Amino acid sequence: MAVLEQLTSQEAMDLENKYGAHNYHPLPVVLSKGEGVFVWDAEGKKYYDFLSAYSAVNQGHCHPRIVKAMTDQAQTLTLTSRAFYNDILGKYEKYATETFNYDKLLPMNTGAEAVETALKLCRKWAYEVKGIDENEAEIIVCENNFHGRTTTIISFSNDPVARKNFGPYTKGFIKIEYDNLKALEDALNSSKNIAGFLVEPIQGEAGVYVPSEGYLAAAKALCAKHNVLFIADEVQTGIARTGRLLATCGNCSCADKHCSGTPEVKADILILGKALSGGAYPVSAVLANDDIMNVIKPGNHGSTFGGNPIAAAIGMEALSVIKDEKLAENAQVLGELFRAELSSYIKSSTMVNGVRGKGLLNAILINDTEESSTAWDICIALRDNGLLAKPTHGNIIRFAPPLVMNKEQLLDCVRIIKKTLEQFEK
Ligand code: IF1
Repeated sequence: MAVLEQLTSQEAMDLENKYGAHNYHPLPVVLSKGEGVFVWDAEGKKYYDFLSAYSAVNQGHCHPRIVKAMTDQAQTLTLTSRAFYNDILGKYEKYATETFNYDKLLPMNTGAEAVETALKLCRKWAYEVKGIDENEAEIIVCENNFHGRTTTIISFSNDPVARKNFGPYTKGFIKIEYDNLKALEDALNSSKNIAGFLVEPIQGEAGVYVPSEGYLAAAKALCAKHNVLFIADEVQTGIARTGRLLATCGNCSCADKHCSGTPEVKADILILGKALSGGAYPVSAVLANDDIMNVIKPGNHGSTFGGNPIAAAIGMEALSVIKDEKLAENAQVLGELFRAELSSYIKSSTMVNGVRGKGLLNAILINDTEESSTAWDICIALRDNGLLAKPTHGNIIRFAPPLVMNKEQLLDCVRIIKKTLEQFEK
């Protein structure tokens, strides 16, 4: 078969099933084209994308400016490794550190790599600056977290499907309840070896759990009081997804520029990924100020592709699009409209228990058990009605469209969602 021959959806699924590892259970739809808020399947059927590749495609599919930045750089210089300098990484690092108001950036590729980098950075800071005894550092994490799939990261996961039979597990992590300040304070007081607190500003995979108002700021203050690093995993919540440039921006109005002066949270270590590239390429990053980042010396850490010229070109353009198109503000406004529309539907629904989220990271809670197939069945029906979404857990459906969506499109999607849910009302 010629590699570029157009496959039918069934042919594509059969090939993946036969030749690909079965590490996913995709919704049965085969995508072959994406543009803005839309994707098309192999037969040419058009859908609204309400997952955005788990918030990587915030700028919309194949954003022309991001694609151009990628193709221009790809025809110039793709990869040098960090054995040599290149003429674009520094420009990107300057642009990104000024955008998020940090001294330095350590470039990586995937979100999990950036999380691993942040954990290593935190530990090294703990031994060399805080003075914790070597190999004794503990990092506090939250139950029901999702930070990626490496062996160390799943070592502190409590999702049996992601964790079981991948041992032995990495030590040095303390698990506490999410959105529980007393649990955090107790953990901070439990040992002199606490190095950091790793937290998602909103727990995405757990089901879009938005913490109580003020939780993140209070948690950061507790960490500061105990000389413990506050590490924000904004891989999914960052880059305008929640209506601010970062979810840890809180309620400041600086959506187009992260300001450090707000009363809200400024993480000691910030982890970014996904939409840092607009979904065009794996680009992730760890940002911190010099008092933390300067513990990293030549040879301590790296990656063949980390900070490559294509990633640097894409990263700058992806961030620039977020600012120029005011996508954080758009996410804020459309997110409020989405939750208002769904909240009014819920008043008369037997199927939907609730809607929650921030900006355009939202989820609805289906009135059925975790084990039921109802959420999945609803997503199949949504697919048939021209909208793609996927359950996070049995009874929760995440709704996260690209942030370039306009009001008319959002209301059209609300109409599709309501029409579909009505098919399941008892
Ligand atoms: C899968 C979940 C979402 C993340 C946060 C780090 C990473 C992720 C907060 C790692 C990645 C992705 C991974 C993807 C599905 C998706 C996901 F369902 F797995 F949990 F979004 F919620 N921190 N999340 O959300 O980044 O290494 O993937 O680039 O693994 O199935 P990555």
